[in-house]
Amino acid sequence: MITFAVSKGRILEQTLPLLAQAGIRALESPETSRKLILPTNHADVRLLVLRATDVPVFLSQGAADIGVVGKDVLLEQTGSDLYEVLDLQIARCKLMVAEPDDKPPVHGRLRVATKYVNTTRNYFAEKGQQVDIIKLYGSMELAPLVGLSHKIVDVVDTGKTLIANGLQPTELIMEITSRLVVNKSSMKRRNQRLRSVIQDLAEQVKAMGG
Ligand code: PRT
Ligand code: MG
Repeated sequence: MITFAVSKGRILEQTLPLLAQAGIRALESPETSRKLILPTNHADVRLLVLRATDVPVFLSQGAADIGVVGKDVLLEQTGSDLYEVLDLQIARCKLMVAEPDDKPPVHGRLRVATKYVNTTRNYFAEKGQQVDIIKLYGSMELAPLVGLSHKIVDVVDTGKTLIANGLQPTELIMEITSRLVVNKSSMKRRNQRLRSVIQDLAEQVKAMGG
């Protein structure tokens, strides 16, 4: 059995068509089903639908063999030792620094709110800038509006959320896409089956111009 972990939301929406073109279809619609383990048309492949940040956890523990996760999430998971086998070119966005249009004066250390604590610390450290990082789990855009932080680090797609909250992107940290990742021992034990799934997905990405 191959257990394929994918996060709900935009990654799921964009992974399902890729999987379908590679011949793997969920027997029930993951969008409407309440099941968290979905059988597929292949008796030996099942899908797990998870929170984005939980995908690397399931994979590194061997609770899933293969999965899809954003590079932004992978960069934060310093502990999990996984093979990143393919750039799927989906769920594309940019990891950016943003600040209010009318930026407040900074007295003392710069405060940055983000859920990407490690990536943010590394980014500012490389610029030789010491910052205080405020860990949030969502709605980062709010932080500068109420004086919690001077800046935020978040992923940006259309930029509409920033604009709607009077923020503007100022620095690009990294271009982000979703990656196909594999548990290391699964890669040894289930090499043939996993290789064929990876191969099929790689062909689909190529066919889509990736
Ligand atoms: O929602 P949940 O708390 O479960 O987790 P999540 O928000 O991390 O999941 P999800 O599905 O929203 O995102 C999963 C992955 O999609 C991320 O890890 C990124 O790799 C990728 N991705 C691509 C994005 C976006 N684009 C994106 N726009 N993740 C989040 N966003 C947010 C953005 O921060 C903003 O709040 O979506 C909102 C709309 O963005 P704009 O710029 O189009 O306004
Ligand atoms: Mg979300």
